[in-house]
Order: sequence, then structure tokens, then C-alpha cells
Amino acid sequence: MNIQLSQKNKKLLGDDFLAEVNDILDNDIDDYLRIACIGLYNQGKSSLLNALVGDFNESTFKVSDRKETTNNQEYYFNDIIYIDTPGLNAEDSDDSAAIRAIKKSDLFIFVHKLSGGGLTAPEETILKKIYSIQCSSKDFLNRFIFVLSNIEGKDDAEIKRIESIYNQELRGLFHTSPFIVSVGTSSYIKAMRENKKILAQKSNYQILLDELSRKIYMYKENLHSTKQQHIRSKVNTLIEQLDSYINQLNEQLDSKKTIVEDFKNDLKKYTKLKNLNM
Ligand SMILES: Nc1nc2c(ncn2[C@@H]2O[C@H](COP(=O)(O)OP(=O)(O)O)[C@@H](O)[C@H]2O)c(=O)[nH]1
Ligand SMILES: [Mg+2]
Repeated sequence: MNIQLSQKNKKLLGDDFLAEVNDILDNDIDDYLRIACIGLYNQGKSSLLNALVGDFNESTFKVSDRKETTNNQEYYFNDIIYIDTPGLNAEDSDDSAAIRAIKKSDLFIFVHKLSGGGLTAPEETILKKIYSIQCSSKDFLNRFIFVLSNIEGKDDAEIKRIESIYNQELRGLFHTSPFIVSVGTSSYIKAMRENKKILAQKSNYQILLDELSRKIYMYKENLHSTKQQHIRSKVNTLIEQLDSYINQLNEQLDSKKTIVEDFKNDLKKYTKLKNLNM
């Protein structure tokens, strides 16, 4: 659906506002669960999605050490739409592609390389932005899985230390503890290809898969009503914005009316003063 406005009316409401309205209306209420993988580039997003959709040849989502993807890539698997987003903090257009994916997604996997230390400034910015987009939902962090990737070669103590720093930083931002799991995607993919059970276990993928299944199950139970509720609350926010704009216009009109009425009264006073007996 698209709400049509004349050129003149478009100017009155502003392009940004109208883009937001159409974004929401475009967001059809279908019954597909969407999972978006987000994070800076080269953190292991595409590899992780290949692992999740069971493509151990890694040809579904493009894996590369260089930054290549600038658009979202969607893949339908087992009743779920998986969305790979371009790495954040490149050009602005990449971030806007990620934002588009975020707006239509239900669950999020945020990928960050373990060796990258704590949250970087662009990661913080995008997380706050997602929070503001999704602020209507109380269960914001329930819809996130934070993945620390590339655990290969790190000992358990080091992994725990970095998880704890990451946890503290996220708590600082959102005031609750998120679900964090450290994984080795490359070793999981190798394990699945070569049927190596111990390697698969060491990759921690089972923990990630279990948590994801849990979240999918919880979310799917009332997917339709949750989606309706999200869209309803977004539309309500837009209506509130329009109401406050109407109030502002009324105030502007009132103050203009006062000026004109004062002028009219002055004119009347003048005619009286001069005995013009109009
Ligand atoms: N050792 C290791 N390498 C990884 C892991 N995840 C991704 N990689 C490698 O990191 C590089 C970038 O991965 P990619 O999935 O394309 O990252 P994206 O840009 O975030 O999508 C590739 O060479 C992957 O093989 C991981 O968990 N462990
Ligand atoms: Mg990628």
C-alpha cells in the first residue's frame, strides 16, 4: 500500500516522514519470521548464515575477507527468511541497507570478532539505532543473540574474559544482560564437512543453534499478533507526530490571528479617535 499525496502536501509533511510512513506500510504482515545478521564487515556474518542454513560449501551467502556486499541478501530456509546485511560503518548506503533489514526483521544476530575486543563506536551507534527503531518492544534484547566469532586458537579463560567485557558493555547500554555466545564458524563448517564430532562440539555451535531454536519457537508462537502489534505501535507513533504537528500549526495560526485581530482593533480605534463614524 502507498499513501498518495500531492506534490504540495508532500512538502508539508517532509520526505523523511513520508519515507517512514511508506516503510511501515510496505512492511506487510506476512507469516515469515525474519532473522537478520548484522555487524561490521569481516566479522563472520555471511559464514555464520551459511552454517545456519546448512550450506557447508559456503556458497549461499558470499564469504570474503574484503568488503563486497553492499546490499541485503535474503534466503528462505525452513520457513524462515535469513537476511545478510552489508558491514556497517562503510559508506552510508550500507548502513541504510542494514537499517532496512532491521526494520523488517524479528530476530537479530549481532556478530563481532572475539579478537576485536569490546564494542566499537559504530557498533554502539547501530545498536542504539536499532533500539530506537524497535523501542516499542519491551523484549528488545530477547530478540538478540550476540555472537563472538573466531574463537579458534583462543583458550577458555581468554574467551570468558572477553565475553565478560562485552557483557558489561552491553549491560551499560541496555541495562540487562544479553545472550552472548562465542563460536568458531570455520571449525564448525569443517567439522560438518568432515564429520568431526569433537571439533563440532568445540565450535560451540550447538549452544548457538539451541538458543536460536528457542527464540524462533517463542517468537513464532504469536508471530502474527506480535507483528500486528509492532506495526500498530509504529503507526500510533506516527499519528502522535502528526497530532503534535497539527497543534503546532494551530498555535502558529492562533498567533497570526491575534496579530491580524489586534491590527483590526487598532484600525477601529483609529476611526473612533478621528470621529470617522464609519
Ligand atoms: N577462524 C574463523 N574464521 C572465520 C569465522 N567466521 C568467519 N571467518 C572468516 O572471516 C572472513 C570473513 O567472513 P565473512 O563471513 O565474509 O564476514 P562478513 O563480512 O561479516 O560477512 C572469511 O575469511 C571467513 O572464512 C570464525 O568463526 N572463525
Ligand atoms: Mg558478508
